[in-house]
Amino acid sequence: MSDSGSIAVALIWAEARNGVIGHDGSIPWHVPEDLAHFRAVTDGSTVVMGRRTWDSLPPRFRPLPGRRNVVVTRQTGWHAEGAVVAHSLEEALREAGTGGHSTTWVMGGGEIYRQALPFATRVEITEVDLTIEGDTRAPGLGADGWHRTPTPPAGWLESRSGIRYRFISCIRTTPELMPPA
Ligand code: VY7
Repeated sequence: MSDSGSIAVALIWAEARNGVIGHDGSIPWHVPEDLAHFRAVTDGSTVVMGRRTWDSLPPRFRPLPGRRNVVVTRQTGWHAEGAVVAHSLEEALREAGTGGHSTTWVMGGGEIYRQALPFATRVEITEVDLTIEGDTRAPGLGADGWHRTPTPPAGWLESRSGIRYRFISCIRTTPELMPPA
């Protein structure tokens, strides 16, 4: 167990085959089943997101209901109703740890995933079967250090949008090599 105490840090994202997760401030596909998955996985937890991800949420979903919303920004005066503000990722993880939830879910975007990955023991990836242009990519997990298992049902699923997708759970195999939070 590393120094985030008993709070596990986990990341959740959806990526295209070429690693794209976003373009021009939103997710460049419509897979409603992924949104349902995201909601079910994060329900009742603390979610940590960057300010741009906060801005990207449809206003009726801000703050994300049923979750403690922690938003990371370098701006000193930034605030928003329903958001707990943190001025660095590490401050956000400390803040998230005070919420009494056992898992802190980091939900984007690209810059925040890169900062949070060293602290994460789990990543839930939705693979979307598209190759698509975008300006934001998921951080690579690398060839080793992670155990990848498809979330049942295994194999590609077909969205009602017609796009194929599948869920992959990634668990870190060497948590003892992690930096202290
Ligand atoms: C995108 C939305 C986009 C457009 C309309 C509604 C995975 C996702 C994220 C983050 C999806 C988004 C929504 C409806 C459900 C709301 C959240 C907003 C809720 C992620 N796999 N998928 N994400 N949503 N980190 N990982 O921001 O959301 O959860 O209540």
